[in-house]
Amino acid sequence: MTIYEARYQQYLTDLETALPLYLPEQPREKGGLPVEAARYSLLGGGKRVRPVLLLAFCDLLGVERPAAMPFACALEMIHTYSLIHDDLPCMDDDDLRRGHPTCHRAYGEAVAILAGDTLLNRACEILLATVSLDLPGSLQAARLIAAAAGSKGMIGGQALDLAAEGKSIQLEDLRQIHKLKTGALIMAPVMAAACLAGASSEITMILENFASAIGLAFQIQDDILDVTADTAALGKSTGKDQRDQKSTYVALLGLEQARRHLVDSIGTARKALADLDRAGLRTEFLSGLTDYLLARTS
Ligand code: GRG
Repeated sequence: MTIYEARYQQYLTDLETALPLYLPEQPREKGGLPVEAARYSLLGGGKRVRPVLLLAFCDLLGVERPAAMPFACALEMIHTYSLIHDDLPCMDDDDLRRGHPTCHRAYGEAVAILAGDTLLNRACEILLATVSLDLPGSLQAARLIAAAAGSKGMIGGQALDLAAEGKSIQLEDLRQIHKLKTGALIMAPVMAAACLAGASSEITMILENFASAIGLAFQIQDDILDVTADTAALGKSTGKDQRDQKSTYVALLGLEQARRHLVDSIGTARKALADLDRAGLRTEFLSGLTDYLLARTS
């Protein structure tokens, strides 16, 4: 196991310990069925890329773990809610997520909608319980996460993505969809860490460059994996983009050009890491994470 892998594993262990504590069980007779369904989706796997990014940047910038963890868990809850709702028959209509039947397949549509709502509300509760004058930057970090998940971020991206189905769009439009739908929630953990750390404007700008580059790289790789990976390895159905006539990097440019754009984005991320190195920050783990985003198969 490389040092990078060991550290990712440690982040995962810390998150898998914290997440169930932030969403405790609630008996069914007390209205807890949506909580059960939310726990089914939240605790049933996933790469945890967004909370790992938050913890890693907080470690890099010297934010204490107790301050960082609630933000990390709230983000993963928001991400999981978006996956549950995205999988519904009225959106992507998917049967498989994180290697298991999707939430609505396991619990029915009505409960799955409530499970997503539960996760979003719980995330808000966690953020509101955490922000404090004693934790500088916490209000700004919470606001930034809420905005990233909202209509000018992920939800806006999802709306544009749904509207573009079956239509031919330009690469610039696709970039905008990716920037909002996927990029916003990949950038949020990095920028939230910067707020919590009270990072200088110079460092914040470098972080922004890094985060927007890996956000795009993450989505291009997702487009590529939809046509190259197999369902078992990915833990979700493949070939969906073509089925739904979605505009993706692969559909617009072909596989080879999509890979070229992926490599370009990773190059931009690496330049930002070199800038952080020059500023005296240790970026070995982030460099490993960047390489992983290029090579990931799930
Ligand atoms: C329904 C409001 C609403 C938003 C949905 C997340 C999303 C927006 C749609 C899911 C479909 C999709 C391809 C989104 C792009 C983001 C993405 C690659 C999600 C999957 O994230 P991973 O790979 O999943 O991090 P795990 O399971 O590892 O957490």
